[in-house]
Amino acid sequence: MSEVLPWQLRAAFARSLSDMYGKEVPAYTSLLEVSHAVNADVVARLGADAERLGSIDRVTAERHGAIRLGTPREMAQVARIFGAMGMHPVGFYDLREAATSAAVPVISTAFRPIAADELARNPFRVFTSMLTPSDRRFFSADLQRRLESFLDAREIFPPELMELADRAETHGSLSSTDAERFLELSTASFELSREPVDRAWYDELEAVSAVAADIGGVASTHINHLTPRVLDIDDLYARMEARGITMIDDIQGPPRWEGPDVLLRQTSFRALAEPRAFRLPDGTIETSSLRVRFGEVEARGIALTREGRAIYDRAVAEVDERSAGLGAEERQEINREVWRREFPTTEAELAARGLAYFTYGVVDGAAVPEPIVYEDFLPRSAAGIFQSNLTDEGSKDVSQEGVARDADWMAGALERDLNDPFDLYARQSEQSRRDAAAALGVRPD
Ligand code: OOG
Ligand code: NI
Repeated sequence: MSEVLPWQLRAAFARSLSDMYGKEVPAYTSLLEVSHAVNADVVARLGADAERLGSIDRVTAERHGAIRLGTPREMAQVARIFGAMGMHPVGFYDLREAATSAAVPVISTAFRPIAADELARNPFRVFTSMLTPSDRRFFSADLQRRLESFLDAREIFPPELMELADRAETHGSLSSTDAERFLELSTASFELSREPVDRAWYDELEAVSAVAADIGGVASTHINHLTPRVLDIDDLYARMEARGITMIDDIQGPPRWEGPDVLLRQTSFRALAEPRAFRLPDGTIETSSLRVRFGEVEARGIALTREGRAIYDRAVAEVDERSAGLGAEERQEINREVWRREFPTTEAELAARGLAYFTYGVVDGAAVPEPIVYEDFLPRSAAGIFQSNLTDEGSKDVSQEGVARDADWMAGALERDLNDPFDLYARQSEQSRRDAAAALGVRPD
């Protein structure tokens, strides 16, 4: 019997989730149609240049998803499920610290392939967040206790799924029968549950934070968006609005400009109201609606080094400060102006100033730099995306001390090593530099 490898499981899982999501969230299907049309036009216009940051096959299949969990135990379980698919935890994001109006009570990581050849096969990634019930800025001691006992009692991932995940990781593959079952169970774990929601409990949490209610108000999790990648996000934005789908009023991240695209630009449409059953305190069931699934799209650029990222972070802070109270158009103008002042307009200069990561191929006896695409997320945009399905800001008591959480804490919860994104890019760049030097018979400098 043929064995299914981790990357094949990953690609099949991404397809399976996409099929499920498309059936349940029709606006996602429109987003895919528009993304494909935009990408086809860019390839027709630019030819090979359109594929500088990834082959069109990779970009067409590329998605990221997002899930939200409640406990370290659930985080460790999902790490085993993603581990079976060759997806490893990368990076630590603290969204409690984002700009106060956008702060949410979660810390996050992203599961993704880390080797260049694995990314090329299928780069599926999942942004994974965990609630922080012990953070006093959001939860009282009493609410924390009730929230934790609710979360501890639920079982999101069935034991059979966990067994298959461990088998896949131990053997490095699954039989096709096991793979099919693994895909069925894992897809089902991320589907929206039809179980009635306890109205009083959900409302109590929602008063604190809609994200807390979304995570801890129900006994299951769900994929809350699945993001395709586009080669021209400004064009996509205009085409979606022309179809009558209202997008958030901005594209987050770097501005549209004449220089190289770096990091990540994202935009989204608001969560759709979907019918949901609620159980009222007197036991009756009522159908109402919840907005928990939304649509997002992204364009990816070159990965920045720590130096490049420091410039980026400073630029974002300056744009925020100068555009407070201004509209999206004016904000973009300021963003562009700051960008032109801070960032070089060519890849060659980015490389020369050590601001971005490149690999080196040998062509006609010379080392030729190729940009490394950014495979991760931005805390600021992530916090902004969380807002797409929040009805109000909830309440946060800033006079309280937050609970300390960092990358080491997250690694402990996951019971695995947490990869540092900068280290991964630097290693890939270094390796290719050494390979190119060896091919050219010179010393790497
Ligand atoms: C995750 C938000 C983060 C992104 O693209 O930055 C994210 C969430 O809303 O659960 O997906
Ligand atoms: Ni996202």
